[in-house]
Amino acid sequence: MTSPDPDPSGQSEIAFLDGQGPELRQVHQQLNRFRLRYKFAIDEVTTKIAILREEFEETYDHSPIEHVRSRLKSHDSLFEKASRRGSHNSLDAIAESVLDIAGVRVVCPFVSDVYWIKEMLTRQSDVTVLEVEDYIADPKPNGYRSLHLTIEVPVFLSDRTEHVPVELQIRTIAMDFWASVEHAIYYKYDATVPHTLVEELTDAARIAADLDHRMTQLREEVRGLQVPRD
Ligand code: 0O2
Repeated sequence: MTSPDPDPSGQSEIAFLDGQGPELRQVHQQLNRFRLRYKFAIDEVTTKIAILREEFEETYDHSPIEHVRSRLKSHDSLFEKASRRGSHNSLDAIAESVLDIAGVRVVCPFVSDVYWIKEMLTRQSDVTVLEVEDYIADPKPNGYRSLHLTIEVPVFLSDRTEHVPVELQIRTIAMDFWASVEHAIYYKYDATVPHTLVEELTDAARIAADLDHRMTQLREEVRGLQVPRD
């Protein structure tokens, strides 16, 4: 027979933390505060993107954005990356070396939309571009394509301004579809993917790139059509 939960409200967890003295509580608070500034930076960047999207949709005949996703790097993934880089001893060292704690992914219909979003965001006066990796112009050997930007945005807190890096991945629907499937396969095989599957994936990446190209051509053709009026 199991004994009844002595504290269904969950307060014992807080009491447990309290019982560990101020150090554990401080670490917990510091970590939360550390992550919060990245959450705020995500909020700022997603607001910028939402404004661009709404304005564009009001002005033109299509939306340059299919969907937007964001994520804060998990603790596990953050400490794993920081350890790999030998910078896990302090939060300052982690912040210096891991620039993708805040991540925003923008998925667009067409390749030209990807570069439009990049231009519109990076010319804003409070956005600083730290790094650009154009895996569309120069795909990875496995066929991965996406435009990666690391930007820095100011986060205005009550007593100071923090300049916080955000990794932006901008890609088309076809690129996103490929990357999601590829990621799921690598996760399933724990990175030891059979050779034939790797080849299939690289081939599928070529087909996705071709699809992007053909969709762009189709759009150009449709734009050139004179639609007869009654
Ligand atoms: P998550 O959860 O997506 O963030 P790193 O590999 O992170 O140590 P770097 O230079 O920061 O070094 O990485 P890179 O390769 O420029 O970009 C990292 C992110 O891009 C990855 O994040 C993926 O989201 C994506 N990415 C890069 N290459 C591939 C790929 O071949 N396939 C897929 N599906 N995604 C890719 P994380 O860190 O893996 O995780």
